[in-house]
Amino acid sequence: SRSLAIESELTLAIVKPDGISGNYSSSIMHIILQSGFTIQTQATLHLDEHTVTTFYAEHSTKSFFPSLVKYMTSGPVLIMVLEKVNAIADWRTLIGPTDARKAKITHPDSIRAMCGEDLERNCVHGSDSRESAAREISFFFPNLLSGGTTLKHDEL
Ligand code: RTP
Ligand code: MG
Repeated sequence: SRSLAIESELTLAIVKPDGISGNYSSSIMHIILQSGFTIQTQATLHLDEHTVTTFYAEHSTKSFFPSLVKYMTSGPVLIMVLEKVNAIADWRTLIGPTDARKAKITHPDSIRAMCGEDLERNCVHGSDSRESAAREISFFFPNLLSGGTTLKHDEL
């Protein structure tokens, strides 16, 4: 008979500048752990324009892009790699819809309903696919995915 491997997955979470300035970091981390994720690694960074432009490159032609860059560079962010079975989809479910104003009505228990304000200021980010998660994790933590082999080698 065939065996079914249930593998854990990694995703990238960010507490955006409004989440940090609103003092939501510890509440969000509590929800993360309470929901069965483990925090693999974390970093607090004040992103510059180039970093945000590269990170959100898929939105570079959109009308809201300049405003998004201004928002994301307005203060420090907390970047975390979360691990869990089905982490990517489950983190997206936990944060709720992009528009925090709508989230407060349709998904009142979501993180964006708790700490977001509107379509832009929505306090958290989550990778939206396996491809995005791999790209975003290696963007901020280049040693985590590919460099793991080097660490194992050093340990032998
Ligand atoms: P994220 O990438 O940050 O997890 O958010 P998302 O997938 O829910 O939404 P996405 O479409 O990827 O948009 C990225 C971020 O850009 C800002 N935004 N502003 N004013 C607008 O029309 C608008 N639309 C999006 C939000 O901060 C959104 O999270
Ligand atoms: Mg997105």
